[in-house]
Amino acid sequence: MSILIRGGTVVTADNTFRADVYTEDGVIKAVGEDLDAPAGAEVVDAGGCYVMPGGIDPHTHMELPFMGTVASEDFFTGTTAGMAGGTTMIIDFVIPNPQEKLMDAYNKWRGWSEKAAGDYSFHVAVTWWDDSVHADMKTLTEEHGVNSFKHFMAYKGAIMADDEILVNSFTRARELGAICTVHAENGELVFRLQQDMLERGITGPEGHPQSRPPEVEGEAANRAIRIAQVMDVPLYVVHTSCKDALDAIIRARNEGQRVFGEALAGHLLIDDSVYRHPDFEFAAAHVMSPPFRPKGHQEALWLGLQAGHLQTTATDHCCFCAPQKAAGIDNFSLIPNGTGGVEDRMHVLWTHGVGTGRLTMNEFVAVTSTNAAKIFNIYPRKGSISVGADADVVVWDPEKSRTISAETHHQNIDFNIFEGMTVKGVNTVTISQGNIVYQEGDVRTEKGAGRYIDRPCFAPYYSAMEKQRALHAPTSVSRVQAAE
Ligand code: URQ
Ligand code: ZN
Ligand code: ZN
Repeated sequence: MSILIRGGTVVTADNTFRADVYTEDGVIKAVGEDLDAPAGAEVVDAGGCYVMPGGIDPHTHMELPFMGTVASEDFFTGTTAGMAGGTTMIIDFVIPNPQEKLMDAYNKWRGWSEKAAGDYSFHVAVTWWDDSVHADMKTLTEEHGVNSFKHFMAYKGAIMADDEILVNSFTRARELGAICTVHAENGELVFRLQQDMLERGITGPEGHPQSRPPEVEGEAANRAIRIAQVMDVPLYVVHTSCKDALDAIIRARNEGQRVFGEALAGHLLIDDSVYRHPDFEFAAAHVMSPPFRPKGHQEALWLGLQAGHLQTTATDHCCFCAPQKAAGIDNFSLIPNGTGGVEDRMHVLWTHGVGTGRLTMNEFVAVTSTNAAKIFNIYPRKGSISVGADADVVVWDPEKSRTISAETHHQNIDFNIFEGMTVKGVNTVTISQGNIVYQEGDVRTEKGAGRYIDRPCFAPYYSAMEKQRALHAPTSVSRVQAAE
């Protein structure tokens, strides 16, 4: 299929210019003024609109088995909803149970994701450690295009990675040239505070934020940052929700450490008053971790985005419907953690970022697409409007509004954390792999059309070292000496 996107203004992470965009066979073939439409090409009128790279959501959990249930959004409905909102690629998570071989878990998730309508990739979580994990990390990087390994510092008794696992995994990731990512909450503190709440008779959703205050996230973020510093490995802190964690990232970045931070659309706009709502279903629908924070933290995150201390925005799209959330009706710690947002992220970021002057249009493209592509090593194939890039493009009408609602969204969840919010500035057309998959409310996605996207590792370090050692006298050089 070939498409000529005519009459628009191209907005990338670093430039804004009038140009047509021509795509053919899933690839951008030409970007320039007054392009001709070859015979048979479909013409999309982008007059008065912006033409931007399709969004990348680097943090989703489609059909995740978690806390005794399975997330209600699957890879087909979730990627469809994402593309309805302008997001053309997700990076999801393979999360092995402790003692489950990483390769077994990876193959399981690959099976589930075959139904995806849009492109996807996987971070792989390291939830335990033995020689097989050490080996599987190498297999995943060298044979399966995985360059990022996730570590949940929360969820004691389930998937929590203690310091021993962090140190082993960070060491291995560095050898392989991969980046480490963390869910930064101190799981021991959360567990203790949960018990304290329950012993005091606080069993409702209001106990959730009280059992994981910002200090709990700040401690873990700083600990992960320091371990990454000692192990000399790049670090990506997912869903940075509060000033405490942001300050740890800022300190590290100001000292030249390679640390990246991610902000969720929800954490930028929603505060912890939602947990004090009298209706259990409403409050429970907002139970996610880290929780929505007291007023003030949202503005700190916006300033972090504006200052470039936080590089990406995501959703942590992990949907559970009311009957699932009801598992915690008598005990908030049993409420499946997770909320939605994959369809709304870009609309919300545009309205409250660009619409308020916090972000330029170029910064919007950077934090919704290009930075994630660069950090996870798929730029400029993804996250760019350039010849040779994948034809993942959105036509964006800055004057068009919609009101967000669970009644009308495409997400497979009975709640929307942005319910009732009117957003101005939305995609009118979404193009994925050079096909129109969404146009003016008409969804044209195809189950299974999505592709698994390989993400090459960065320059492996130790393999170079091993070669060097093989060439020369086998001396035991320290990493510091070798670097000299
Ligand atoms: O912790 C995560 O990122 C997953 C399990 C989704 N749930 C959540 O509350 N964030
Ligand atoms: Zn998390
Ligand atoms: Zn998550």
